[in-house]
Amino acid sequence: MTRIDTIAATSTAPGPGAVAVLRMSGNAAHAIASGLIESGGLPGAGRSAVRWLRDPARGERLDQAVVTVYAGPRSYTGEDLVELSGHGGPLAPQLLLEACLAGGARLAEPGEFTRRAYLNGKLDLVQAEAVLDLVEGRSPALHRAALNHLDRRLSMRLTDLRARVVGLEALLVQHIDFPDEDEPPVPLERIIDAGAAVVADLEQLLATAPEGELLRDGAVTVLAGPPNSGKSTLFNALLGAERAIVTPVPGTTRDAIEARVAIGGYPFLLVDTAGIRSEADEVERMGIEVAERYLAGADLILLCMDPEDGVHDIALTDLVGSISAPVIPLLTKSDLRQSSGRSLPALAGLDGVLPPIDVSAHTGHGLDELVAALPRLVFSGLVTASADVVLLTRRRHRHGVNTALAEVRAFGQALADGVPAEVASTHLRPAETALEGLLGVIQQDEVLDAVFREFCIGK
Ligand SMILES: Nc1nc2c(ncn2[C@@H]2O[C@H](COP(=O)(O)OP(=O)(O)OP(=O)(O)O)[C@@H](O)[C@H]2O)c(=O)[nH]1
Ligand SMILES: [Mg+2]
Repeated sequence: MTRIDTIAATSTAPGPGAVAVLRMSGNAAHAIASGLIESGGLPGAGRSAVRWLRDPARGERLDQAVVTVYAGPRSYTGEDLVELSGHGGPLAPQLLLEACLAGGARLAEPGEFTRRAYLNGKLDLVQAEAVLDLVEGRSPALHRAALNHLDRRLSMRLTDLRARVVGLEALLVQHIDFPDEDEPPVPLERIIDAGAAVVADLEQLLATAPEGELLRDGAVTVLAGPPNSGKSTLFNALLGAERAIVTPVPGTTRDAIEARVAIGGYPFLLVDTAGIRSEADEVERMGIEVAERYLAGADLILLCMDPEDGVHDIALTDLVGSISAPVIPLLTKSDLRQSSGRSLPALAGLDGVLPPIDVSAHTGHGLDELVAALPRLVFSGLVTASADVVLLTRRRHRHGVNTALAEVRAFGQALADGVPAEVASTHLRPAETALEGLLGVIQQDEVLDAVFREFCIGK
């Protein structure tokens, strides 16, 4: 992959649509686009114009499009770039793309436009990741976090932290340079305090990682409980779609069904599972094993029980006792009973079991209460935080901040333990490197490949 060759791709999603945008970036982008224009010529840099485009070899018209011209470095990629906004649909964008390729462009790799933007210094690595989250994110909460990242708020925090680690190094040099004076210009305590402040900030940032990463993955929320308790009906009601089969026959659901859904603006991965009971045939037994695996990896469990149905199955209490995620007992089919079913002697007092909620998937009773409770349970830190809070949203972020934290912590500890300052200072360089790596200051091919691998073509 050389950076000067010219790449092209349709940047909008395939399929019917009023407009499709083809992007072309590289040294020959202007010339190739110019070769497709029937008359009127290429608009000037920073300008758009409507032009007829034709196949230069056969003279046949391809489309009428808005041609927008950017001259590097003032473009998304930092290179000369052209956008052809033509008609959408299955054919027109493909014809334009083929004409650009015939003119000498190469089909872009996934994420290559954004990768070039990064390599040309238009974006740092955190911002490039934010582009991906903006394109793929399904929940308003992730969207907000991605916009904050694109706006460099996380980048600025990381840059500031790095500068403060460099500052520690500078303080240490001053301290070392005057070893024999009674009152060195920089007393050791001052350096220890400055280190502790950096540690506190890194810790605060790191504390956002669990919820931040869930914003990308979705909180795994498993509907579990005895057969026929209404799990699949509730699953469908929460999705607003008939995804899972519902019948009055116990043992209907035999496999786990996953669906992504935003609830209260936060992303959830809802999982409907096979009803858990001891007397099950082989297929159902396998479904129950799958359910148990999901329960072990769940962020939250919705334990569905029909109180009319004698739910104090000992197997369920065992199950609840052996899982770590919080459990909301849902007393289903509330439309079938007069009084509230809110007492569950078998489950009361178990760790992680929250107060039960009466629900009816048929009438919608209790669903508002449930839907309001879900984000507060899994994303409590985010729900109460302000909209512009800076979050770590990827494992890569967590690892980098964690490494920096461990090093700065070890540095402070070493100074406090009386380790010679020169020796303690060896912890600071790795902390800086970890923070620089997050921003992509140092270009490492494996890191870049990992970041851009997730993109699709045209981004
Ligand atoms: N009246 C009433 N009936 C319900 C409600 N929810 C589910 N049912 C009925 O209960 C029966 C079982 O519902 P399902 O959703 O299939 O139950 P399930 O827990 O998924 O059952 P399995 O997949 O067999 O474990 C069906 O006949 C549903 O119509 C409800 O809120 N009110
Ligand atoms: Mg079911």
